[in-house]
Amino acid sequence: MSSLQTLIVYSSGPSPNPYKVAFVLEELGLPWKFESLPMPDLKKEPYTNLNPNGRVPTLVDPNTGLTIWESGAIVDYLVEEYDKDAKLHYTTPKEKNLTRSWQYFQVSGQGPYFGQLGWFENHHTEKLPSAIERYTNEVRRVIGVIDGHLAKNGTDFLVGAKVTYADLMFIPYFKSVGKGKITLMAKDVDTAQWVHYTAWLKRLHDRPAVAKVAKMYEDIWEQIIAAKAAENSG
Ligand SMILES: N[C@@H](CCC(=O)N[C@@H](CS)C(=O)NCC(=O)O)C(=O)O
Repeated sequence: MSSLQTLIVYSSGPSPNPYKVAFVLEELGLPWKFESLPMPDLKKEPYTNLNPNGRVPTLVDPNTGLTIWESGAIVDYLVEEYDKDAKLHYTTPKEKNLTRSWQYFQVSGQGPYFGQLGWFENHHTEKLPSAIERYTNEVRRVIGVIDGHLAKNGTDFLVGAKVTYADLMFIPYFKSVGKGKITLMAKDVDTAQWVHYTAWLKRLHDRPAVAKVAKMYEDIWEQIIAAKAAENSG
């Protein structure tokens, strides 16, 4: 893979969605880097020429000349193009499609709800307790779905006994909730109560590639949280 040119992931500071792609790139041992843009630049040209939806991530792959947006589509592309040894996916029909179910659950059931909680807790101009309650309940529910499945499934990962891209895609938003030091939302939710979920997240973090990207994510969030604390105290 060393002859490959560096793949570019457009991101915006600590935004979670680009990190889903980063975990997959790092696990596949591909050369990659973030190109971080300020939020206001996402909704205008030249970025919207890459991604008409004006959000991150977008992947630019100079090796194939392709530009792809939407994290799920990017991950599908990376797996199809670069995971020739099936490190992060299954080729058997049952497992292949089950992995896809978890992937779709992540992009439609975790990401948007956790993202809305982040918005209502940290950015919305009014404090709306009912909105915060609704999305906090979704955080609990989604974690419960994962925890219950892992308990019932009895294997180490979401599908069978090996890690897949679907496991990796859940990491950034799960790192952003609960009582951990880099969270800004659902801080009252004690995620330790979901033991299968907690063990699964730890198992993922024990992987060197995951640990490396997780550290990048933690470092950037720690800086932001420290700056916010300094702003509030000053
Ligand atoms: N469905 C999209 C969601 C992407 C998304 O919401 N990204 C956020 C950052 S995590 C973003 O770009 N927000 C900027 C905005 O809302 O203007 C995906 O999975 O790629």
